Amino acid sequence: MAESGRLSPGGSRELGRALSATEPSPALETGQGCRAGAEVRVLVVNTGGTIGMMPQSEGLAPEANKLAGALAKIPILHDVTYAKETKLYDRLALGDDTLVLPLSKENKRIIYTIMELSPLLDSANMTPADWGTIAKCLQANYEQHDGFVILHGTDTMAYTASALSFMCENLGKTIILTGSQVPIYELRNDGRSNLLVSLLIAGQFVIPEVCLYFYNKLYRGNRVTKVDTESFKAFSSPNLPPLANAEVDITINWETVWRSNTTKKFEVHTNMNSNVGLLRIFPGITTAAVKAFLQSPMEGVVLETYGSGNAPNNRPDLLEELKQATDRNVVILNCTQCLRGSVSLVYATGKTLLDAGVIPGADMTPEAALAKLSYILGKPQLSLAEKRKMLSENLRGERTVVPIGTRITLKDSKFIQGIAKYLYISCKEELEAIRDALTPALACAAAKTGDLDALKALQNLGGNLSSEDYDGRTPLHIASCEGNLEIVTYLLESGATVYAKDRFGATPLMNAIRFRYYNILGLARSPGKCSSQQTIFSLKGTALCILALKGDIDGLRAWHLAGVDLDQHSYDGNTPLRVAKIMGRTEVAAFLKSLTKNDLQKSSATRVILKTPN
Ligand code: ASN
Repeated sequence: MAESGRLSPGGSRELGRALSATEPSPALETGQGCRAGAEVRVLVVNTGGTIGMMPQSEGLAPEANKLAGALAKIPILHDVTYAKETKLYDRLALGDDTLVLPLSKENKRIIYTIMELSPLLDSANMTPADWGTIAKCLQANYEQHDGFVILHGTDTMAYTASALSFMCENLGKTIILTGSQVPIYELRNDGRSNLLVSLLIAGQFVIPEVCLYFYNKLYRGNRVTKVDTESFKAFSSPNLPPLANAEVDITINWETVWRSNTTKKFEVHTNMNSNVGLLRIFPGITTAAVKAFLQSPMEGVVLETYGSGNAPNNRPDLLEELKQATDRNVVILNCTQCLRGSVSLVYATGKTLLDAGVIPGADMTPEAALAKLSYILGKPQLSLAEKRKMLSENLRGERTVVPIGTRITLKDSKFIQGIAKYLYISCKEELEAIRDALTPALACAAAKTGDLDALKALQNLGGNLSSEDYDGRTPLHIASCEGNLEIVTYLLESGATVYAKDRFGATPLMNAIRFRYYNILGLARSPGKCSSQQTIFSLKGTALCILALKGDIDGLRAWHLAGVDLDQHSYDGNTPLRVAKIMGRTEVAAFLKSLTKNDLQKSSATRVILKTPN
């Protein structure tokens, strides 16, 4: 990739010399009038954009070597007193391009140095070569700084943020791209607060991602897209909630923050492949246009399809072109034209593309997909199979791994987070999906072993204790089979239903009957636990009739001792006595007839005892 642009500090000093890696950044004892605060260093890389633009004869254009001087006159962006009293410039051998924020609420002093890309660019003029220049600047200054802010035009900020997110390998520090809709030199502008909050976040929080801050929100850089030319809220992250919200407090959404699971050294990969492109399909797109687009030297294409990844499957001409391209090893990634949602294989029209060798791009933005293609295809050491595999993986949190479904916070779940880390996922929605996938198995296991604490923990995580396993069995089914009254009580009180049917049609209640856990049956009968007493009685009647049918006098006696009236109707209206008579079970019939009113009264007293735990 060709080099373009040159970076220099706003003043004449060289940044590498000014901020040596060995330079300490301790909490300072300060002179009178200053409050102590730990100093942190942030590098601001000014690449251009509206934030630093001035009106010129042809319209707004970036103005070089002006920003640092202008910011130095804004008290919220530079504490002159602190700089003087701590002899900041002499002590750190820094030039006028270095400024210091007033003490933050968290008692930090954020010292920031501004470097400028030369020439400064309207971001419409940015190229991958400029991404490389920025990346190299980050690498050269990585050790000496705690965080990084990149000032950038909004037009292509989503592309640069996406590209940098891939180019920065093993990132362990915060990088934030920001800019503005109105130049910072105007009276009313969004640049001041965008810059201030970006500095505060980059200086005070380790969010090891390439982020984008705009209008009170910190986003993952490879999840954003520019959606508005007129509002201060210029960006949207449709498939991932913000990493942080800057309201009264700056709140970091830590469970969404991406962590790179590696201890390797930070590096930048600048060899981006330029033979990539975006192809948006539309009704009536010609085969000739598609064919021309896919010709050599094209190596990677983001195909922007309809809805959940659909393209016409009644256009063999078009599909043939795509197939021929993938056969020539052109990598094609399927992304939706919709702002929100994911490519999936719901429709036949989507499946057709898969058959043509097109890789589903999940919910990646076209910007992120293009940058990912450019990054992966820029690694000649990888085989085609490895490249295709990486494109389907989640490298920097750019795509959702599992279906989205939100409910509660999981920030306290070390176990689930451990799994999430292993699976390279980090956002709340993904964690919740994993929790939901694991809850049935874990809750059933806890019900089996009688682990009440585990059930409580799962419930605290927001797990649904009525969820079913692959056999449709709920924790209540299992606990009912085990006769564990404590667990059954807890589950019932947590809203578990005695009516859930497993794949064999059995309910928890039927399981308790089958295993003759009278205590549980008694509990299930108590008011409030079951909404339909009638159903329970009919189930009991059915169970009793089955015992009569089998000639199981012991079983019937057990029910009797449990205080159950044996003269009950089954679902088909039969009673155990009637069944015994019909089936010629004379002993059973005699037993049932022998039960006097007296016996039944006695058994009512027994029931109270049997209802308590063993
Ligand atoms: N044209 C400008 C740019 O992208 C738009 C902006 O920064 N708001 O550089």
